[in-house]
Amino acid sequence: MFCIQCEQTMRAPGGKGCSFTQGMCGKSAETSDQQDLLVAVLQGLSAWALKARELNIVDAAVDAFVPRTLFATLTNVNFDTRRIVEYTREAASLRDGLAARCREIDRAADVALPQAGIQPADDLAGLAAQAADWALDRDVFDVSEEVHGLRLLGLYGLKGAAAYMEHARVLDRQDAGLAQGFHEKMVALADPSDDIEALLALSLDIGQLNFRIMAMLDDGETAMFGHPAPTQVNVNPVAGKAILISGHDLKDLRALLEQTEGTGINVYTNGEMLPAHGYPELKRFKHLAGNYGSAWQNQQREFAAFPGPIVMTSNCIIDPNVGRYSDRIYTRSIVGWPGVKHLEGESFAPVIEQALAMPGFAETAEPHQITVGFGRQTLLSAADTVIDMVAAKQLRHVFLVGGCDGSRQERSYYADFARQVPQDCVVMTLACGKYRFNKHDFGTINGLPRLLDVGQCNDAYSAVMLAVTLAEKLGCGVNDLPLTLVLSWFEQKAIVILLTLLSLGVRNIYTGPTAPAFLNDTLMGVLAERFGMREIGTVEEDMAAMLPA
Ligand code: SF4
Ligand code: SF3
Repeated sequence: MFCIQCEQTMRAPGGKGCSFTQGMCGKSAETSDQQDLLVAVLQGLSAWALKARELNIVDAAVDAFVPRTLFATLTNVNFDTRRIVEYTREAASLRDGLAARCREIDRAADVALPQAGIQPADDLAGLAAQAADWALDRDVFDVSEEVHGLRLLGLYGLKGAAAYMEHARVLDRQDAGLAQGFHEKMVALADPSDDIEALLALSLDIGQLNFRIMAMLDDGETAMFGHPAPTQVNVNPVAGKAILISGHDLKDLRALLEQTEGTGINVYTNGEMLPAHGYPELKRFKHLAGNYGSAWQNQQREFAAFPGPIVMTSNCIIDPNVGRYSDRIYTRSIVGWPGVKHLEGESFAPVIEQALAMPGFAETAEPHQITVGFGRQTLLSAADTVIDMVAAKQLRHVFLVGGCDGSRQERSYYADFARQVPQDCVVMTLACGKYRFNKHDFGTINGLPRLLDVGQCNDAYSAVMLAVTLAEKLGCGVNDLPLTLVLSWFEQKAIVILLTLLSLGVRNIYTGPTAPAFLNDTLMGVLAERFGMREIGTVEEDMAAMLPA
């Protein structure tokens, strides 16, 4: 086993990645190794998808399958070896089918990539032996640490992009051109360069690709659910039967709301599902009762106390046996945990049945309202107001405090930072890192809330569009705006968002709480030199550096 893709790996001995029988996240060596094999077989499938395009064959099922199942290899998504092996076998079968179609047109059609020749073994022992050939630490021995780190930066970034591609596909958004770009990156990473400049360029290309994917996802979400608008959300429970839904998949939430309407069950959002309350097509359901809990690392305590079943639509799931709720948590889509019920198809009947059989919340707590829903349209319509406020010196600076949460102590930086932002400045939030401070009352400046939640991690797109619009209106560059990005990374979605921002020319981004283990000091130095990227220090020092005197 060798996995170094998330922040938790830093705690592994030597900080050299999770490399024993189990990762820090609970992923077994067996699952981890099978995920490496799956990635390799998917790279072979991508190579054939590109060859097929040369012969005018574009297979939408293949284009969907590659990012979808790559998503299963992200941190805290799928811990079930059996499911990973199924994906590997299906990938090989899709590849062989595509190869056969290509050879009907051109008998000599072939691809050179060794990964394209992997025939999954019949049993786990054979698969384990094959996986050893594709372990990600192998090339440590014949390339420099920098080259290896940049290859991993590209791969982990592409994994993040895969997740957004799948989120978009769920909303009926697929694009053959973007899929081609995706396959090209898969193949480039399967046979990677050992040139630092070429690898950096590849990472930025992945960032650019992801920007287009996030635009497609934004289009899918807003077309299906309308534009988010500022909305009050109760973060305390109300009496009655209850279902909790977590993850990023708004379509699953709508299906659950439709199926629970009139049953007396209240539906609560958790984690990255919180921004759902801002969408017109979701908030119209009266039994979308509120938001429960905080970020993923508190799941075992919060889910244990929830008096109803729980649905995990995407990342991040952690061991449900610890809090003893494995009999009432359900996985969807690419999520998996061994022994946990997995729901395919459109029906949430087993979840609803279980919710009706459970006690639900006995009492209604005093409501505590927070505001969400500062999506792209709302932000853009506020652009002129923001410009006027800046000109009138009522608004000094905007801080985008975005990214993932995690359990490291140093993450209190982000909450401390947000609380210490001066009264004439605004904080925009994105993703699950905000739970450490989003229940705090930040007040308003001239009616403009000082805490603006833009949404899920993928809604970084809305924040970028606001920055670009403000820069255009002011006739300056994005880097000249009174705006600072303070990002926290944990998993691969955050990595690709960082790559996207760098590819768009955004400079001087602060990142933390610690540098990814695959980026050594030399590489962090390169990113600092090229992009002005810097690591967080103390709140006081950073704030002083960010705010011009
Ligand atoms: Fe370790 Fe993170 Fe990989 Fe889990 S996902 S095995 S914690 S590096
Ligand atoms: Fe959080 Fe997992 Fe990354 Fe979508 S839900 S941001 S950590």
